[in-house]
Amino acid sequence: MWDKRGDMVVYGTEPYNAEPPPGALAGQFLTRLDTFYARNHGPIQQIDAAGWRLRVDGLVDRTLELSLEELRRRFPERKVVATLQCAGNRRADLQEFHVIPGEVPWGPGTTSTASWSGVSLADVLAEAGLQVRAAHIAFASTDVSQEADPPQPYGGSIPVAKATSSEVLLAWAMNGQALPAAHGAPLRVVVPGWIGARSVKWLQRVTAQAEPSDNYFQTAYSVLPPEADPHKFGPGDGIILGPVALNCAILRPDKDARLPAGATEVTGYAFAGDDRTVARVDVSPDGGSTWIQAGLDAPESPWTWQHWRATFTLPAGERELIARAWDSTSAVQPESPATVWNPKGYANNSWARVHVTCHP
Ligand code: MTE
Ligand code: MO
Repeated sequence: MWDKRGDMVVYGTEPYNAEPPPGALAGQFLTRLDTFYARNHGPIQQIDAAGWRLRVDGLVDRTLELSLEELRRRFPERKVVATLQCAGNRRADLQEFHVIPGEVPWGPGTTSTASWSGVSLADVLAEAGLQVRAAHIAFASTDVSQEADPPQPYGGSIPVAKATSSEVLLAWAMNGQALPAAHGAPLRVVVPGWIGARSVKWLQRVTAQAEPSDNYFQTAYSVLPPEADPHKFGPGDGIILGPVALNCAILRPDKDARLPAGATEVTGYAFAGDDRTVARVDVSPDGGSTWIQAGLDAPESPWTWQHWRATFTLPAGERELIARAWDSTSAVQPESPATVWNPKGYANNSWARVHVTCHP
């Protein structure tokens, strides 16, 4: 379905929500299109690119209506390699601690990396003449989600400071190929270092405004206090999610793997949000009694994940493998899902744990 690999973990087809098995991301810096996770709140849009126009309006000196061809002609093409991560990444571990009804039980696979090409949002906003009163840039799409009552169109916003930074793209290609429908063709936003929810797909409209977007999904993506009702929330009830929280995952071995005792390589990714990078990853072969530092890839830019690896000699028996990352501000991941549990199950960045059994 949607040209994805056969072993995708599919949680639903309408809307289509799927993540690759963790091992499929191991050792791959760029994620193949057939492996890249897909997160949708409504139907995947099939848009006729020829008739499509991007509208840029609000607190700008000139309202723009741009076809794809005009975007290509009037602005320099830019390329950014960036990791997208859903705020619901690793929710399943929060759900083990305490129930979160009605939300997709994502594993660590809603994290994927592509080389995106398109134009810089900053260039388009400059062309429109962004006014000083503009504090937020809102994005609107065409898909309508039945997850809310009444159904809600998808959208969101980011502050002007982020929107005018050179890394934010309006992208039409992914890994050198035309953007697939499932990933937002003909044009999507890519907000590197921020939760995937702000990278709006099937983009129709960019609006400069004084306030954040009043779209349902702008506030839906917030961390509510533990006692809050996950179905009743509004602006001010939670912490609105923006930059990604420092996180990591063990990609190999698999969860609950049975392995021969002896030398075992443990591998995974780590990702620090916004303009931070991952400085160190510690890995424990024994549930946290002892730790070693993993071999960590240098950051290609602040916008991408970094892969890491460590080799242990594991004796026979049951083991809990743990990984935790530190970032360039020396922040470290929290130890337990209990610390970060929240009613909608976002931003679980507690230590990564994989239980394995080694046989002699
Ligand atoms: N844009 C629209 N129009 N509709 C959506 O449902 N989902 C968002 C974001 N953009 C979404 C959207 C969320 S929650 C994420 S994590 C990313 O798209 C997922 O991007 P992908 O499906 O290309 O991996
Ligand atoms: Mo997401």
